[in-house]
Amino acid sequence: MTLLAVDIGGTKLAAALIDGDFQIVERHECPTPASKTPQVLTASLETLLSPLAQRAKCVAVASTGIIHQGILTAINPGNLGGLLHFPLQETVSRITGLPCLALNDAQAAAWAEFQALDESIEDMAFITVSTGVGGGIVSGGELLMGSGGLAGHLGHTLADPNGPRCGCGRIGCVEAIASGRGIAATAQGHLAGLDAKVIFAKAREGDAQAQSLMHRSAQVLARLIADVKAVTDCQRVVMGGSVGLADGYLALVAGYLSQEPSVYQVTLQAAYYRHDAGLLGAAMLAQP
Ligand code: ADP
Ligand code: BMX
Ligand code: ZN
Repeated sequence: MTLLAVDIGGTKLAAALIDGDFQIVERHECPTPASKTPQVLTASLETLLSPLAQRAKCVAVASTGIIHQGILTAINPGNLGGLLHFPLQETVSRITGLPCLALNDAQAAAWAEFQALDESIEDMAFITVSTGVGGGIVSGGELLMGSGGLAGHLGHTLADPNGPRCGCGRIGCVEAIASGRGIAATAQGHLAGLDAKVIFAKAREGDAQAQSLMHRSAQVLARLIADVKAVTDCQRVVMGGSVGLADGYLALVAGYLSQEPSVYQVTLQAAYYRHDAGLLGAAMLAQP
């Protein structure tokens, strides 16, 4: 059976047709619209999904935001063009004419990455460092979603009580410092206004401020991973997202994690499904 999978991120929308063996048959991508109105996101989804829908039997959505009973509620609305609420499942079902399953992007990616691990692993965490910082936790072989969909929102744990205010309203969240947006917002002087991709390229060229921004993000991630180990006793942490998968980033995080006491050590690895973990995880959960 062919499935249509959709990944709604703060920076890009991706859609793919996925066959019964979870192979991607066709994939399309477009930028996430920067608008406060649900109409603009609906229009972008229409353009992306309408040409693909006739070839699929159902649609699976992995989306940024808390997804509960089909409704998207942003914890950090700034990551979604200021959009706070969106009737996700209803909108995607109407556009495609297909039954729809929707869940958080990092929770979906955690499920796909869990399937790719050795069978002896029952406890793992997935962390995406992307527009924001998202997370998904598998505990005892089960994906945690929580009573309202909030489970795993690791980006909104405390990194620095003197840090910047996060879009969620808290002060000093991991996301406000370590995410792509957080890195860009902290950049000053000759780096002000540049995005994380360009800042990382400058770090590789030897720019001192760019290197310090990259290191600060990696150090915050390492402390988060030690916290996650303490809370879940996970056997593996998988990193994804365009910042998380950037050249050299995982090695930096691993270096900072190795400075923590041994009880907090856990094996880190890059996402097996790279940028498609969210799409594939949603598809795996939707497959009847
Ligand atoms: P989304 O959040 O929509 O899922 P991504 O995972 O691509 O999308 O994350 C987008 C963020 O990643 C942006 O802040 C962008 O600047 C940053 N980014 C993209 N490519 C790179 C790269 N090669 N190195 C560092 N940061 C990157
Ligand atoms: C934010 C939050 C999470 C999401 C994470 C990563 C919103 C809109 N999103 O913490 O639900 O999982 O970002 O999202 O509040 P991404 O777009 O960076 O992949
Ligand atoms: Zn926050």
